[in-house]
Amino acid sequence: MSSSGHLPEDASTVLAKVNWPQDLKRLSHEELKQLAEELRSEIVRVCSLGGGHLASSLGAVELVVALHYLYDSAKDRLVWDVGHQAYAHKLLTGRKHLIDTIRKPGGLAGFTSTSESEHDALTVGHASTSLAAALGMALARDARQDDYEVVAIIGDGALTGGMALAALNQIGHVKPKMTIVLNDNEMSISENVGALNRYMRTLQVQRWFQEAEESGKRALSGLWKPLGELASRAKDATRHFFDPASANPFHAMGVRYVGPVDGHDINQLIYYLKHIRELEGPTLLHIVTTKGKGYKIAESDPIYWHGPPKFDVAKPVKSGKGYSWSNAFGDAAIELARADDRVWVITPAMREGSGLVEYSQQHPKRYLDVGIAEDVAVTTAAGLALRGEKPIVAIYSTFLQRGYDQVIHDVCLENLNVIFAIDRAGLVGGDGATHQGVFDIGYLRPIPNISLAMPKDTQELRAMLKAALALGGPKAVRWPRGAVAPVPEAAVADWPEITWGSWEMLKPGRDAYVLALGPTLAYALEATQDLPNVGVVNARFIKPLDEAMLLKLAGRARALITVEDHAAVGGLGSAVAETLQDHGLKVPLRRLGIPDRFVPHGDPVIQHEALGLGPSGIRQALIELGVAPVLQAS
Ligand code: HTL
Ligand code: MG
Repeated sequence: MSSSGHLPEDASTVLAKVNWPQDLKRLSHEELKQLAEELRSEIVRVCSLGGGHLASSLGAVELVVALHYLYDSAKDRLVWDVGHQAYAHKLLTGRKHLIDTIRKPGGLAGFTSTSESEHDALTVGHASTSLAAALGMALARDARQDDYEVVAIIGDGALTGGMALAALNQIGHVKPKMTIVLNDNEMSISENVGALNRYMRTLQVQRWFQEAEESGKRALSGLWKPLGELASRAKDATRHFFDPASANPFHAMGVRYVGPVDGHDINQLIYYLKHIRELEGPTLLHIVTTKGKGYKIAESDPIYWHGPPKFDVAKPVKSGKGYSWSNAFGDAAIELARADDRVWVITPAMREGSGLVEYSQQHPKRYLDVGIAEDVAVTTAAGLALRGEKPIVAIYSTFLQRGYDQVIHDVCLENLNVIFAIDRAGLVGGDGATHQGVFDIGYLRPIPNISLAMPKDTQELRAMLKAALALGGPKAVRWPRGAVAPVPEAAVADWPEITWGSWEMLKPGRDAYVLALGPTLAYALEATQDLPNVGVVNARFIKPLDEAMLLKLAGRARALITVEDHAAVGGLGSAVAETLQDHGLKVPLRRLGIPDRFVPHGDPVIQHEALGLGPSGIRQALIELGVAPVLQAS
């Protein structure tokens, strides 16, 4: 592939002639192949500008072309799971001219989104939802006797999620007419895991399908269609008898299985998809693809190139990402597991993102990647804890939403020793609305037994993890996405101590106090640096909060402000308001946080300012409360 990339305005390309799916239906096979290559170059070019889900999108290019060749995506429903592999789909559905804005503030979303285009069937970002959503769409279609096709496209990683498997179970029971494309590249973000994944490696094209092909492709279309339910059942049974490969779990769940086929051969894809479209009931087409296909460096390291930051197309190299909160946690976990052989770390498919690569090598026997199954991560931790182990569930704030009932019912109800290491708390940047970690305080705070903390730096993170392990019970520690200063390696015994539930006065004050959390502490210090009368408190424990300190400050201050990179509903501010109310204190309180709406992708620092929880928002609140002077125009 050329390294320069095709620019959409280059009129000699096939892509230049294709703006909408109907344009591509007129293309010859050669042109379709050419189009796929041009889409690849375009995806590489776009991701090089600002980062993005490169390898997944490259692997799905032929599939996207084949689907748009056959289906009418304005009417038929193409349901992409996760939606991160759909760059080519966006390029072919009227969004070519906007593609450079993808994941940027105000630009296209990185995932599919129904509010962005009628060609996007589902708003998504979290994995494993496509099958249930497609089932619902197929049922709605049949209830209204409408005439459109429903196609779910799910990766092998997303298929490890319980939601996907449970939906398959229902699909095989209800048997609506739908196509499921399983895009199997043997990769989640890191190597895919699980027994089903291993089993899929043993599948071979079924003999009956090959025979049908050999005896003339036309035979295939007649395979099930005119036979009626009884005949087709008999046929299924014969097939099962003669072909052990067809005794596969998809068949067992009532879903016809076809495959595996080469997912980079457009002709084959069109051929199979077209025939499957003729069939009644649900059919799964298993396609095998290469993650990063066509871009050598991405093929050879699909983990890094799953979602790289911007890079140079001519000289693509990995960029050092710097030391992050995730690294600080990973390093801490290594020490904790070294100091105590009952410590485990469980990740739901986020080894790299959670900073656990080195941990997984150093403590392989006490490391568990359960796949994209947050519910399983939490309840497995409960099981371990019930037998005396000390599991840490390393999980993103946004994905813990998938394990909520498990937190309440399996961990907190029995007050088990489980630590939730919550990464990506707060606004997350390019991934946007689906991935914002702004609800965890709100959803964890009401649960009895759990307590919740947020450190300001690496030492405090260590102190909190150490204390959490020593104290036992369900403990959640949350931190944001991004950089943090590293501190020297040290054994756990030498880590600092912290009194659980204690706040820290960072800057003394008199008239008012800003109670801030994590990254917003820097905003509070900036907003108040010239105001000796306004103090800043590191409100590092959200539950239990430092009631003694809060009541003392509330008793003498003229005003309090809380600041958090979290939904204002249910967050630290709510906790403070409830405590003040419970003690009959009427001190004026401003709660700065994410307002009651979904926040799209963008630069978190700019978004904090725009949403009023940055330095100028804090300053404004102080002025309105009468504890900072009104700014004089200079
Ligand atoms: N947990 C949940 C519920 N949703 C998501 N999206 C993640 C974790 C994080 N995640 C992705 S993409 C991805 C994960 C684990 C791997 C998906 O693997 P799959 O697709 O095989 O389905 P592939 O990349 O094409 O191989 C994102 O957050 C984008
Ligand atoms: Mg995959």
